Formats: sequence, C-alpha cells, structure tokens
Amino acid sequence: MAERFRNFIAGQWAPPATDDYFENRNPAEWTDLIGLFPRSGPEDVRRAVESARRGFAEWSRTPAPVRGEVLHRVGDLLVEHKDRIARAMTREMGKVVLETKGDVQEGIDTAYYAHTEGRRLFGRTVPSELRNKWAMSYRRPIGVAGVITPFNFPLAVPTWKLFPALLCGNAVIWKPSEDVPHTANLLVEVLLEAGLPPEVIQVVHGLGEAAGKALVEHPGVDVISFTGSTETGAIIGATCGRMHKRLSLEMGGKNAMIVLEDADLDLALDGVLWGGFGTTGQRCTATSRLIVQERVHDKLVQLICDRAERLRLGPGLEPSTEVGPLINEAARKKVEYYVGVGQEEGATLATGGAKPAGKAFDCGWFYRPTVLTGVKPGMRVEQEEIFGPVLSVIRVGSLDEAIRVNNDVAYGLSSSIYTRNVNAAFRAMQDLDNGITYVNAPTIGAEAHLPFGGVKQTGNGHREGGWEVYDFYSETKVVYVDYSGKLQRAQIDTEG
Ligand code: UN1
Repeated sequence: MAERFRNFIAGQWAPPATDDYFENRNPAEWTDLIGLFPRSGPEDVRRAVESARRGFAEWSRTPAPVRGEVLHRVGDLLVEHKDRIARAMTREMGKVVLETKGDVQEGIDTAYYAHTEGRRLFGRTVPSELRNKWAMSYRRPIGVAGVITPFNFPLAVPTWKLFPALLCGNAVIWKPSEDVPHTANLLVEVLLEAGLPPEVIQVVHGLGEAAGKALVEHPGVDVISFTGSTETGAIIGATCGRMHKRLSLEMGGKNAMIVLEDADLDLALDGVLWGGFGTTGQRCTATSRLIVQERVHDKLVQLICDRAERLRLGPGLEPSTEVGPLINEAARKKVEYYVGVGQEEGATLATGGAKPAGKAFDCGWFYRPTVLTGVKPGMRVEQEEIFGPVLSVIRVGSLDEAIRVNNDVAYGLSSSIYTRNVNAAFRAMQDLDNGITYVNAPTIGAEAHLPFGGVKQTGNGHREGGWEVYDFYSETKVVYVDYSGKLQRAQIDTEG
C-alpha cells in the first residue's frame, strides 16, 4: 500500500478535505511509487488561510532578529540533513545527487542570508524640510503570502520565496509543484524543528488549476509569488491585477551563450555542456541557444557533439550518472515535438534527437542530449522555451549580430559571452538585454545573495534573492514626527 502524505494546515499534518490524492513517481523508474499526495481544493485553501491569519498575528510581532534566528537554525538543519533531503529530491525530481545537494546548498545560503537580514531590514531616516520634525521610513510585514513553486529546484526556489517572506514577518501558504511534493514536506519538517510557530507555514498540495487557483483567488492572501510557465503567469497576473494583489512572477527563458572567435574554446565547451545539459536542460537559466562566431563554429560544434554523446545518462542516484531523466512524460513529449519542429524548419540534427537505447532506460523519461545546427533567428526552436536537453546553434558573423540575435526573443533571463576581449565583454554587459549576464561562464549558476530575475516576458519587474526580494515581501511605512509644538504646514511654512 502506498504511503499517503498530507497537507500541513493549522499546525497539523492533515488529509485533504477532498479526500482525493495523486501519485508521485520516480521519473528515472516510474514503477517506483514514492507516495500519494493530497489533491487539495478550495476548502483546504480556506482552512489554510484562516490558520495563516492567526500565524501572521503572532509572527508579525516577533522581532525581526528573532525571526532571523529561526532561519539560522533552518540553515543549520539543512546542513545536517543535506544528504538525506538531496537523495529524496533526486528520487522524485530526477536530477543527479550532486545537483540536488547543490539545490539544498542554495537553500542553506538563502537561510543564512535571511538570518543576517533580520538584523538589518533597513529603513531610511532623511532630513525633513521643516524644523523640529523627523522623517523616516521603515518596513512592515504585509500579511499572508501565497507561494507557488516549480519542479526543477524543489528546495532552492521555494526557499527564495519562503525565507524572505518569513523573515519580513509574513505567514506563508505554499503550493509546491505536484511533481515534487515530497521535498516540500521535508522542508516543512525542518522549519518546524527549527522553531517556526506552526501556523506561520501551511502547505497545500495539489494541482495548479484547483489548489493554486484557489490560493491566488482567496481575498485573505495578500501577496503572490509564482515561478513557472509564462502562460500560467499571465492567468495569475490577470487575477492579481483585478484583486490588487502584489505579485512577483518568474517565468520562461531562452538563454543564449555567445562564443566569439577569440574565446578559450575548451572553457566554452565545458560551459555549454554544463549550461545546456546540466539538470537535463530543465533550468529557467539553461543555455538553450549557442550563438557562435563563424570562424570557430564548426570546430566548437564538433567538440560539443563528441562530448554530448559521451555524457552518461541514468538514474540520478547512481554516482556515475551525469544526466538524469526529464520530469515526466509530457516534458519528454514536448522535447520530442520541438526536435521535430526544428528539423521541419530546416535545422540539422547534429546529435541526439532520440530516447537512449537500452533496457535500463525503458522505465524513465530519458532523452539524449541534442544539438540542432543551422538554426536561424526567428525559428521556433530559436524563440520558444523547450525546457529540455536541446541546444539550438546559430552561426553569426560579428559581436553586433550576436547581440541582436540574443535580444530578439520575448524572454530576457540570462545570457553569457565567452571572449578574451575586454571591450567585447563590456559591450555585451551593456547591450545584452537580460536580467543576468555572465562573462566566461555559462548562463546558469546564480548565487543566492544577488538579485535574480529577468526582463521582458520572463518576469514582471521583481527580483528574487539578494537584497531586492526584501522589498517585495515588506510594506514601506513612512513616519513624520513633529516635535515643534505648533502646526507646521508642509510646502507652505518652509521659510525661516
Ligand atoms: C531556475 O532555473 O529556476 O542560476 C533557478 C541557476 C540556479 C537557479 C536556477 N542557481 O541556474
């Protein structure tokens, strides 16, 4: 009998009001059933909101440095349980253990950063234009934050949202991806063990169209943070716009690495393999386009294909594996579809383009690292997010052309340039239209203490991580203290 996992609502592990469950299976071996998780509905969300409002009343009055201490303990516990959580994460998400350990490490970094922010959370004190008057701003908690997270970073991305939201004094209701619900429960166990008051965190499992929708539409949820597809983000944005809710969106990418003819090709080769095929290409930041200057194009493509063919596919729990499976059947179908589309559009399949052969792969969502060459700007495989191990290679003549190709897509998350020319590097830093640009490093690898996010259709102007996310999860209040003992009229009594 499969284990039935629960939601965490009102300080308890609770079965769903719907009495309905969905399966969570291992993407490398789908006969491996991890457990059944609640397919929650509006009633579960309603209970979660009721409890979170109580949690907020208490937590928002807890001093920020004390809230920070809880997050410090969260960091310590994640260090202690890193290996166990990483292995559980690989079992449900598929990426290799080295990467799921990195995922937990990103959560640890985020926790320790949040801890320090508890003693900072700066407001500003500025001079008043009037005598004997004090003017300042400070940060206040907002209320209940609804957090909806994707499958690809089952722990790190949720911590980017949960930890700053909590540090700022909000209560959180979290709807994790239905592909990775187990990691969510493990993180909640850590939060509780660290001493977070139980009603400050709620987990409501389920599907976006039921549990996620109910969360976004509930008037008792003040703030929404979502990472996922651009289509879903648009629906959430419409609701939040109508209800005047604060919203942070982190959505698609079509990230490019530019390699100029003066680049260190070995370095670029390592970078593109890691950026393109690490996490089986399932990062928002994944390198999905390679823009190469003519003179080094053929050589670099040859080197990439040789190495890509030798990457070891397999279950992420096996130490020798370099590339795990895709998350589910729909993800593999999407990749297959786009590889077909690319060839119909006139691209050449240089390597990959198929499931790996062999019995070991029969029960997993594996797909070979794939390189499409002869890709032209404007083709669908050059414009649309595939979210899999597919690299579209575009040949260009110059840096100017490379920058144009990079910018001429709807998304703008990350970009990268490989060059030894300092002028070219600075030109790229200035003109690549992305939230993040790497010089001589691939498009992946953002660090937790810097703002993370993209321009154009990738987001809606907010940033996660770093210091900027603390603005999102707090409300600015301004206070004027007039100690003159008389009426002073701003903009009128300013003389003397
Ligand atoms: C994501 O793919 O949604 O920069 C997050 C990186 C990681 C985070 C990726 N630190 O690739």
